[in-house]
Amino acid sequence: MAYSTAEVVDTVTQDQDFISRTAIREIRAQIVTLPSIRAHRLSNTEFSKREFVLVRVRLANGIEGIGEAAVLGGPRWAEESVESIQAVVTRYLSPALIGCPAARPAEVAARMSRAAFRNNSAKGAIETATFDALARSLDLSVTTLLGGALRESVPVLWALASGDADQEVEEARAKLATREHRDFKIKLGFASPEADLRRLQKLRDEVPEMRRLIVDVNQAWSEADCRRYLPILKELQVDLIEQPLPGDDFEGMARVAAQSPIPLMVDEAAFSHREITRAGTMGCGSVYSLKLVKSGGLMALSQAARVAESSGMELYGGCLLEGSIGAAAHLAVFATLPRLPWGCEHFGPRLHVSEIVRDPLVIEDFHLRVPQGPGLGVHLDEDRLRDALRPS
Ligand code: MUC
Ligand code: MG
Repeated sequence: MAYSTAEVVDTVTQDQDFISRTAIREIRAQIVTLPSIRAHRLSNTEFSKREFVLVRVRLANGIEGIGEAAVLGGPRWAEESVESIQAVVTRYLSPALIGCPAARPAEVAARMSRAAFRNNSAKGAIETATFDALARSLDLSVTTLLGGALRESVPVLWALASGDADQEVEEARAKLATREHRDFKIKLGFASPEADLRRLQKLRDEVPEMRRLIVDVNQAWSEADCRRYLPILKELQVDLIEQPLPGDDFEGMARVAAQSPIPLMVDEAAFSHREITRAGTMGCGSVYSLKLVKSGGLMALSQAARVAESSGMELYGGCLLEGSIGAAAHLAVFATLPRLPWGCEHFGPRLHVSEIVRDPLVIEDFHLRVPQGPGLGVHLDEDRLRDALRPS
């Protein structure tokens, strides 16, 4: 049965029978390991396989929803690890949610914030799975529950992060040739700034078709580095600089942004809505990277977009290298945003040698297609999942 958004609201708020059939019965958290196609380097970590937690939420009506809790290189990009996520979901969040109706998303979020401080990746995956199960119960997409789609696809960039300039030139050319990606994010900060700039120069010289260029320093530079190297980044026609300074250095970011000829993007500095407001109003950057692992839920991610914009920042669809499940969750929100001028970076599904879904996301003509429902629009492949589960 198909419903309009107005009917959904009516149904989930008034039909007591429906509400009780969406009571959460079981939450499972499984650690999944997928090898990457190549090493991926950041200023403070490096990995050649990706681990994440698959969260499965089963409702009283028997319908199951899925969500992905991402981490990067262990508890390194942020404080959560797959082991901590599994423990927090099992020991704290699940007991707080059993019996809570998925049809009451605000109550689901409130119970989670009472049960655990931060732990945003864990909470984001549970909320995703709960929305997926609720939307499937209504034969609707998660996007519809979040307000409805304003777009069917989102421009998507590719990240060059091996640190080997020849390999990166080949990779960029291949992405352009298949018309998957024409915008690129170059990870900096794991080599000296001089070596990073040589890499960038080579890419600009040898792949002139590259369109937009974003560099992500992942907090590795000092304010003095920024003063020294930003003019060179400008000469290399870099369009955006992501989080050059440590996340807690709001004053430094604001000073650099005030002098920078290139816009700065706020990433690790701002997780909570208060941090986003502070970063925006202090002028730490003019673009904000939206991430489920920072917001801790689909509703909070959608609110983060409003908060960032009202604090003076444009929006960029960030990721933590999620596979198709996590990317679909982000896209469910991104599809509803009135403005997303910087597109998104959900290249994660292509960074792994395999997937655990039957219907991997589609990239064509430099855009990532928003999957269609019901739910998130992606379905588990139980055989592939079995092969990818970390032995317990
Ligand atoms: C980050 O800091 O943006 C997202 C893409 C990527 O290459 O690294 C991640 C984390
Ligand atoms: Mg970043």
